[in-house]
Amino acid sequence: MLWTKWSASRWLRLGPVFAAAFLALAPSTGAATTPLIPSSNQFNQLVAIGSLLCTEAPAQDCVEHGWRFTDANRNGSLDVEELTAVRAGFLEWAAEVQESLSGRDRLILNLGRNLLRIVPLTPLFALYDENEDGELSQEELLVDIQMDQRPMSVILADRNATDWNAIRGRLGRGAALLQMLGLPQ
Ligand SMILES: [Ca+2]
Ligand SMILES: [Ca+2]
Repeated sequence: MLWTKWSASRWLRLGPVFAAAFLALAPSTGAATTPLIPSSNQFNQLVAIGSLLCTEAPAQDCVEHGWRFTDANRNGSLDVEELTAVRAGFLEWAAEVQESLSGRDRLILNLGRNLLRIVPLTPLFALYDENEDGELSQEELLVDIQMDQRPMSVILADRNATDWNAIRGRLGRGAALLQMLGLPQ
């Protein structure tokens, strides 16, 4: 099993980088080409590699990793259908993984699942979609985060680099759960 307690607690605190991807998720609009829902094995790989890239490598590597996973049609941006598919896969995967966890890791994962359920996804997507083209670019998604060569986990913990007030403002009532997940005040 690739999932470990180590990766559980580290990865799940990475917050809105993947979160904004996972979160943005609205009810399917019934598009003709609905992306496939990623399997639990694919999520295991995403997390195993991502927990390393996002804590050890330059932040852009972390972003690219999540982006490749989510950008099913390979057009370089994320749409609601892609995010909906990833969210569905994440919720299935998290339910399986949760059974193997205990204590704080189990609690964190449960909070993460609840966060995905309560954040109003369609308005959230619109808030990040600055040019209103129905696609999220990396620039739009990372608008509250100043990227540099440090790992994403370091940038997210640095209040001079990550504008948590702005992120909380976008998340609305979901922000309370972010705080419970241990993200910076
Ligand atoms: Ca895409
Ligand atoms: Ca856009």
